[in-house]
Amino acid sequence: MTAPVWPPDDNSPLPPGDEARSRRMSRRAFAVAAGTAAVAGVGGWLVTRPTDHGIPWVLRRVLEMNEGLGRLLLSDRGLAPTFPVSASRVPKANGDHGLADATDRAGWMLRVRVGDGPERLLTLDEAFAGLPRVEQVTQFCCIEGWSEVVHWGGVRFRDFAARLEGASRFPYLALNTPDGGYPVGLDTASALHPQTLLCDRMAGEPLTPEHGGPVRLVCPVKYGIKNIKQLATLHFTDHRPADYWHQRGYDWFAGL
Ligand SMILES: Nc1nc2c(c(=O)[nH]1)N[C@H]1C(S)=C(S)[C@@H](COP(=O)(O)O)O[C@H]1N2
Ligand SMILES: [Mo]
Repeated sequence: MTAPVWPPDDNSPLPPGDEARSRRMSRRAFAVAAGTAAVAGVGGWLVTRPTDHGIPWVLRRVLEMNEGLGRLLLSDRGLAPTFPVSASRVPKANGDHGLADATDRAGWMLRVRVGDGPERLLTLDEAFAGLPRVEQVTQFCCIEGWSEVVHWGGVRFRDFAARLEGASRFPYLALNTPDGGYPVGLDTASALHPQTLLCDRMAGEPLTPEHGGPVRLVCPVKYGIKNIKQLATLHFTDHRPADYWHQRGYDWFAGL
């Protein structure tokens, strides 16, 4: 398969040694994930190849049958399945990149920028003000091959973004942690998916720092790697953003 020309890949490469090591590790991790899913049929979620760069998820739903690895995750309405709260569990805390500068709810600030516009700083109260709260129980799928049904609470990201003039016209969203240590790139369509949340609760409790508190992103149409913990910056942009795990060999899109 030849690399698609769209979207352009403007992720900065890692130093050669680092990159080679990371690629070996990711391939091995992926083989484990694919094997586990194929044998056990883990919750029915689809394992996609890490080489399918940048294919929008709507197109991918057509293409993915070629993979022959699983069945569709999404319903005909494009929604991830939901579950009763009684089916939910607290997932293991997995991944602590970019979590060095944890803050509490009072200290949390979100830096938001739309294109070349001015940077805005929002407190948690300002970011969530007036938005309907949602509880959502969805499957959380890590690319390492495990999944867990998790009970999340927060506000819909699309409700939050509706207040940002012009944001939906940008194809990409760049996200990062307070220390800038875990850059995540998302296609705006997935960010604005109705089940994508700005999340501040898990299992009916405030989100703990190791699970990304005070605020993380929850995006059930993406693998865990895109569900950034301790969210601190948001930038709607024309350029495909850098992405921590893509720089280490994973699929940039990382959709289910
Ligand atoms: N900031 C940050 N967010 C992150 C990660 C990370 O290392 N740092 N790991 C990701 C991965 S690989 C997974 S599977 C989930 C795990 O979420 P949990 O710790 O709440 O189970 O967080 C994702 N978000
Ligand atoms: Mo993960």
